[in-house]
Amino acid sequence: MDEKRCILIGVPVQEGTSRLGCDMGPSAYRAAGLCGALTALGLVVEDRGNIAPPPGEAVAHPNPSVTNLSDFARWTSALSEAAYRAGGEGLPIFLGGDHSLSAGTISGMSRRAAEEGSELHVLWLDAHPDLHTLETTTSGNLHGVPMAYALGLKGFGPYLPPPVAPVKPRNVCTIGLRSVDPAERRTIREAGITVHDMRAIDEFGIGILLKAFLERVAAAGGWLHVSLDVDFLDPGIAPGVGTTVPGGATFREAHLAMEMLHDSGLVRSLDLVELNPFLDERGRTAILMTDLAASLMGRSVLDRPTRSF
Ligand code: B3U
Ligand code: MN
Ligand code: MN
Repeated sequence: MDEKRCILIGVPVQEGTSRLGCDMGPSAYRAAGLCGALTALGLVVEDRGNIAPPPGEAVAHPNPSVTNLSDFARWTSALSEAAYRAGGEGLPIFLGGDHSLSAGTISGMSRRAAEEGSELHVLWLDAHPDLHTLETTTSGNLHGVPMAYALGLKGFGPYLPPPVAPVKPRNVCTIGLRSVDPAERRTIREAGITVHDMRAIDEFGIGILLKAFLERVAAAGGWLHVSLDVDFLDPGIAPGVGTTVPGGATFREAHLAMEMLHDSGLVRSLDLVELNPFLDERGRTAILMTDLAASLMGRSVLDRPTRSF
């Protein structure tokens, strides 16, 4: 894998949410200058354009709230294949699109890591754990299920094949949680993933929490996938998202996390998800997410441009 090679893959999926607009996410990242920002860091950037799933028939599920199941299954298999391939060629950055895309990106990256003798670790930066199965979701929005799928939890068959290399719960760390449903709470307890909610950030600081996880990943010789949901951030700085949850991460906490991730040298792939440009204000959320991605890929504070809105 060429670590200096960055592969941009647009994923205009919005069927995992009940609000339209996430399909414009990939365009907004391109308009915000993501490609140029990464090139300026000395990276070789290859924009592969947007991915599209093959067509298919609608599928019903016994849980009547489940929406767009066939879209989810088709996106997941297309993305799993794309991630598996790109993960062997460079560092893929998936430009979402809603968070349902991570079922495919994580399962594809996990298969790639396993094939190369490693285990995929996942840093999940989100207000939500997205740990529902098709059976437990009450909203029926499938952006609430990708982490459960990637862990290989029961409740997706026979609609989706299980992931080739399910991610081990002990390899998952979620930071920023502040909206968790009862079924997800049970899964967190039973599966044993590491969870740092906003209270933990307030009490200990995001740096301490993240450092402990990065040390674990390094000690395991693991690959690290980062899944960054816009709603990890406080809605005051990132309004362009369908599910705003008050009390999120600040600008400084988010940048520190990205800088630490860069310094760790462990990151092999990144999801940027849930950006809804229709709800944004003069592109400020797209720009912030782009700046965070650039921080993760190596931009120091000294060469960060001052942007105005
Ligand atoms: N857990 C809720 C809310 C939610 C999950 N992810 C987002 N919202 N963005 C659900 O609908 O499953
Ligand atoms: Mn999410
Ligand atoms: Mn979320």
